[in-house]
Amino acid sequence: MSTTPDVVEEFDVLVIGAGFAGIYQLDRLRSLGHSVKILEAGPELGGIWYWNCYPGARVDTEGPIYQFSRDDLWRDWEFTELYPGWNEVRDYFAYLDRKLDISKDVRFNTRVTAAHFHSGHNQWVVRASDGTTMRCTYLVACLGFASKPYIPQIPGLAQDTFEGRWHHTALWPQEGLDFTGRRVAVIGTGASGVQVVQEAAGEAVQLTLFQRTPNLALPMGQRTLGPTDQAAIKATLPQRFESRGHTFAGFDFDFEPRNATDVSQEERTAEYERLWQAGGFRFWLATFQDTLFDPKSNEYAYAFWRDKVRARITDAALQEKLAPTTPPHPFGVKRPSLEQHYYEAFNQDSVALVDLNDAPIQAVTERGILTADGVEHEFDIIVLATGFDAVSGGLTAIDIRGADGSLLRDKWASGVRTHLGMATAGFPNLLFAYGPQSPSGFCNGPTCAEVQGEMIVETLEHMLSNGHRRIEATPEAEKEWTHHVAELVAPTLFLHAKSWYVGANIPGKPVQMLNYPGGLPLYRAKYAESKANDYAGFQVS
Ligand code: NA7
Repeated sequence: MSTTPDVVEEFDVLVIGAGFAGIYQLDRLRSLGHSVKILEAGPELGGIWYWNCYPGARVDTEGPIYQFSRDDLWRDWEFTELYPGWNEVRDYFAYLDRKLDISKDVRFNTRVTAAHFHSGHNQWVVRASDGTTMRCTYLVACLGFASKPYIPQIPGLAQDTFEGRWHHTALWPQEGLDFTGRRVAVIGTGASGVQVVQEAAGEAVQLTLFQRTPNLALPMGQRTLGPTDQAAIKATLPQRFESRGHTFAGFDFDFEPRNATDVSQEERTAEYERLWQAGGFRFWLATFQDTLFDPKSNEYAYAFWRDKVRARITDAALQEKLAPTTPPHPFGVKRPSLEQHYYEAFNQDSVALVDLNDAPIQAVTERGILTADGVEHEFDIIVLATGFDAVSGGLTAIDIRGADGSLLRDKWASGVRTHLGMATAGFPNLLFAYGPQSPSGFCNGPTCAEVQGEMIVETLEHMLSNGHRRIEATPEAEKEWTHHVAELVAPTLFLHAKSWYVGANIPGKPVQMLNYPGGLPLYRAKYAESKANDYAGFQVS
């Protein structure tokens, strides 16, 4: 494909994806004088916020820190709710466009299907589904961690046997879908499932949740933000932005340097209660530092969570399904969702729960869902909230071929390997943001878009301004990084749950930690060390 005469456009850098990470790259590299273009699958800016427009889709980071930290951007922007909904996040992207004039350098409706590296020219030839072909020296993949939806192979589903409508949450119809008066099924209890359930419970004539694993969801603490709140937020934002770059997960709070096992029961309970009332992810990521390491400490947190949640559910059988006596897995090693009235929804007569551990789904039928106990559950709408081939799936879905023509998909078939979660050996001049073995799913998106984004910008600037033409992770460096990630995860409880963090949600995918578990400060230090040593771990020529 490299020699076709219709290859017309050539750039220093091509970026795939126009979410936070891609926009950061475009804006920064363009301001440094490089020629850059974004190829974006959707028709507008926003990345996942374009595709995930299902009812209830909402950010689970507080809005004020779910934005870029640049002074000229945050000063003129306000979210109206503490945790903004998808449509307000889209408004934010439209605002960014007005401020930064991004769209003029984006080719929309252009899904990249292939990228082949040509060693002779040190160039990538990038092809999209509409036939577009472009060349670039550097390719930066900013696909986010959730660009490849996972649709399980349920007999009857792909055949469109079902006479009603079914949609995956990440491929939701842009015109919306009214649940009013309908019989609705939701499969899946991740963040998406929890959000849809809350919304559908108030509209559907009957709602059934098909649950395999209960979500250990936390109270969001949602509220609208009035003028007084906005003034208070603006007064502290610079400080909050500064701190978010130095915490484990890119929020403006962090684990506390005490162990749950070292304090008295009274102290522990008081601290849990404080975190619970503060809301959001604090009960997860601002709690005792040993919670995700020590089984005993983890049990304390789970017991507190369980008792809080059970108090909100009236039916004893449902209490046991939604907040079991024994933890389904350690607390916090699958991503908790943030909820507003999820548990109360199950107190309604119109809301039911089917435990798939008792009776798995056998097939999707004309009228609904058939479970293994022989019951056919009838519906008008089936919502697949079944998640994503996360972190690596977006990259391996593309036909990416490296210097010797081999496929990235094949290279990672037995497990991902990267250097600094930014590059992989054999694929020169390809850098990725929010990808495997980077903070990715463990980090607030905009924080990572800036922190990791700046590492990529610095690296490219180093290359382009020094006349270098080729950068490639060494096999030794990626072996070392993969070992480092494995060493970090070993003392944690993360491998005790089948989560997307470790690839266990996708049948056949190797189980390994896909996100950097050392936290943002250590990640930054590792990159700084490489940079200070002349980009150690990379071969530059
Ligand atoms: P998640 O968190 O991956 O959740 C997917 C859910 O779908 C999860 O509860 C799965 O059950 C369930 N699932 C997947 N396959 C099946 C089958 N075959 N049958 C029944 N249930 C199934 O995806 P989300 O979209 O909710 O959230 C992804 C992230 O996006 C989220 O963490 C935020 O960061 C934003 P399981 O729990 O594996 O038993």
